[in-house]
Amino acid sequence: MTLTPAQVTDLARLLDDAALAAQAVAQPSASMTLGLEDAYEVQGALLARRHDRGERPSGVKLGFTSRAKAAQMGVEGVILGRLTDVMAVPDGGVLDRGLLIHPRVEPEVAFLLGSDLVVGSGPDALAAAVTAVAPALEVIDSRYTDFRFALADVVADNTSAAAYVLGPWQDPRPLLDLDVRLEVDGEAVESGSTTAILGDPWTALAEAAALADRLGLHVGAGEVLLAGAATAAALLPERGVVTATVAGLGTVTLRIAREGV
Ligand code: OOG
Ligand code: MG
Repeated sequence: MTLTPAQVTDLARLLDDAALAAQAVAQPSASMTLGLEDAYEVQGALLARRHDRGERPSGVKLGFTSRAKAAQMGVEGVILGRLTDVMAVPDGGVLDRGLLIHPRVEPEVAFLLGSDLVVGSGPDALAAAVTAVAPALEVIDSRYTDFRFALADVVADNTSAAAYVLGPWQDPRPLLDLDVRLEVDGEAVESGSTTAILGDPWTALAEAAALADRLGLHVGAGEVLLAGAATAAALLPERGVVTATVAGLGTVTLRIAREGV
């Protein structure tokens, strides 16, 4: 750790306020040394503020599990962010674009946990913790100017997490090489394959377990794991309907509107 507790608190407040006001701020690494350990400390303080406002933990997400995402953002390394109930939008529900800065959307795969993620318990035990899988959409909205950051900056900013939508839950099944398609108003904007996610999205369980263990984070029954985008992220439209379809798994839908306009 190189940050003082006061610096951690200040950065968490800066990022929290930026999200609440939908106003971008400068990335901390431009003006200070920010290590990954510091960044996860800030992320923890940021989530504590959200929990203090009544938000409840609903799961975790991985970032940069595909080459497409790492290349798009120019960073390397799988990272973990935290989800809360307030970020969840029901399938087919509406997201208010006016609450966000410069949002993007990603097609993902989600896992529902029936028991705790336990590190080192082996792939079979980790898979047994999963009770269902679903196609998912993640809306990311970096709180940094121009959506640019170093890896530690984006970790501090809770990996740009803003909202997520879960499609219909399905029984656990192999997820290798399923076609993934992201559409806006029926037009394809990104396409790829589930294999892009760590070679096999099921690998996300072990990655998340290891990261959660390192952070002392409990991820348990009823919580969700977002495995990371299968393709590069697309700009979220000002208005319209966004869908992600994972072949053999189903479709998930999000409507975008500007409330009051
Ligand atoms: C960070 C979040 C990355 C993913 O699925 O790879 C992520 C970002 O790109 O802003 O959620
Ligand atoms: Mg994502």
